[in-house]
Amino acid sequence: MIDNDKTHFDAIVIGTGFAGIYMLHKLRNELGLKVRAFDKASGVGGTWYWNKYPGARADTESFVYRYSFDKETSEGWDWRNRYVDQPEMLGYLQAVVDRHGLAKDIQLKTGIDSAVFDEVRHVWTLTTSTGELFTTRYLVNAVGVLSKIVIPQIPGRDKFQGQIVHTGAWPADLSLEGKRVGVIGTGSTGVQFICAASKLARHLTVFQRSAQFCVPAGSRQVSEAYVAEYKNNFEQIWDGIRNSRIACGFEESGVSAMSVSEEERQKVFEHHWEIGNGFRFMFGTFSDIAVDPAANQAASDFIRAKIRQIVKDPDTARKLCPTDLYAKRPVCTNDYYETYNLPNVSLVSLPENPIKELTANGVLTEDGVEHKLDLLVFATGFETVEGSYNQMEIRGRGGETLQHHWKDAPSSYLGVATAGFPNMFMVLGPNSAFSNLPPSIESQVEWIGELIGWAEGESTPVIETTREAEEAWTATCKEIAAYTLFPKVKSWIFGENIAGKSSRVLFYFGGLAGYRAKLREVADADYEGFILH
Ligand code: N01
Repeated sequence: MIDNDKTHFDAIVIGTGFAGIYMLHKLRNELGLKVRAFDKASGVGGTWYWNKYPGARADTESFVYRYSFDKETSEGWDWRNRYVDQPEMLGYLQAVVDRHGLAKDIQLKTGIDSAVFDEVRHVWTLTTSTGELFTTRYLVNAVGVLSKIVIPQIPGRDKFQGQIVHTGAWPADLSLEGKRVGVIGTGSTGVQFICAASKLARHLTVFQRSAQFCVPAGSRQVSEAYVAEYKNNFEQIWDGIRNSRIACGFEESGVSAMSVSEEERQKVFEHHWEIGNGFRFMFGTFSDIAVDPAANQAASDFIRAKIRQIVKDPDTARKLCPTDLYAKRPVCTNDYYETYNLPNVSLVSLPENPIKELTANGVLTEDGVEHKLDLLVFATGFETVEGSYNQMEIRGRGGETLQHHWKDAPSSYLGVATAGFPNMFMVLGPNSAFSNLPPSIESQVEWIGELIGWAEGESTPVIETTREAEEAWTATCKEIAAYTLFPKVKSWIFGENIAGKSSRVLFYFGGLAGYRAKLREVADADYEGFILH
């Protein structure tokens, strides 16, 4: 029977990044449901659509920053760089969309403004930015963890005559050539941008609030033989990735840092510094860098020694040396510290010399210096998780808004569902696995697909998680996080990059393998923690 109703769907997916594309494919092509995916952007790609800033690239390796479900696209993809850059990433995602014929069910340039659950009919009603109305039985949020950009309030913003941009909303036609550029922020984005911008801008001024532990990425061209080896060992490699903690495709260390001699420790750090990659340095050198203060100190001391060695001006080196623990999401890029030896790059350490205000010509710092700029770039990050959801009004049972349900902190059961919001799923919802994201996304998409498939088979119209299950998962995530050093440093991982927000646990730090085992256990126990009725 032909279904001509263009406004009612079995499932609606919000977002067409890595998660949304695979979710659409899973529900439509594998489960045979009638599905539509929406995205406010004018192209697919999610994060990789918006983050077009110079230097944007994945910082986990090309062979792990892709789908494993789509072996054919990966096999046909002859990548040449150890890390995929933003344009290539978009090309890859578009190729997946094309290969699976997904475009006809993707509606671009359409944001979802609200989603309201009807408790009698068991359907969600969605309103869009284009003024349309759609209904669906299942709603899947694939809206990402980091999509709501954060631009801090700085006095005098309206006076500045130059251009202001955020890296997460980079205009495609913006060039840095010959410009005096300022950048605020030295996270994963900032360091990538700084290295790229130093080669393009007339002058680059970096405004640094916290010094960053940055290890070399080891970016390089890879050989045909390297790519062939990946293709020949596809299943085995992906099996290893799914059964690891951080899912980055390297061997994670099982040796604690303090169990070896000082000489051996330095050798291991040096070896990994040479190979490059942030996750590898944190998890491949020793097993306990992120949990044991002594191990963490050893790694931090090693990086600080490298900074002093690389940066020629001792005062600049001092400013670049982090003083806190090495416990943010690891950061890497090629030649980060070397960049500060360039004559067209200068560094302002904000704790020593804060920004007073923006002027017509640039940034005025407390020492009275006006840093003249044509362009001010905010690499100041995102509002983790909640930011992505707060852009919509989502109402579940009893008309409760998601914002209200999450008033203390966002929470979920297994990162995929939240109590009081039936038939609503999340990919990378709060307390999903902290790991390289594509394998984490695949794990959830496949599991949500199985759950929906199972419910469809049982003719069960409503799937919802319980408050007890959600509270228990939140407690588990808090317990594991407290065992690590990550909560001891303020960063977006705990939502603390937003002024006034208290630390909240937003990830499951037990590793992807552990997370997948938990998903399996729950499914095998007839989806324990869910009520199906
Ligand atoms: O954001 P961040 P990001 N005044 O929050 C500073 C992923 N990612 O976009 O450290 C002055 O990490 C802030 O300072 P501080 C990746 O998961 C992936 O860089 O809070 N400075 C910090 O330096 C990553 O972890 C890739 O003191 C202010 C910076 O801005 C995540 O995205 C590439 C400030 C924000 O750093 C987020 O990275 C890029 C203020 N008021 C990103 N407010 C890949 O390669 C903030 N800052 C896949």
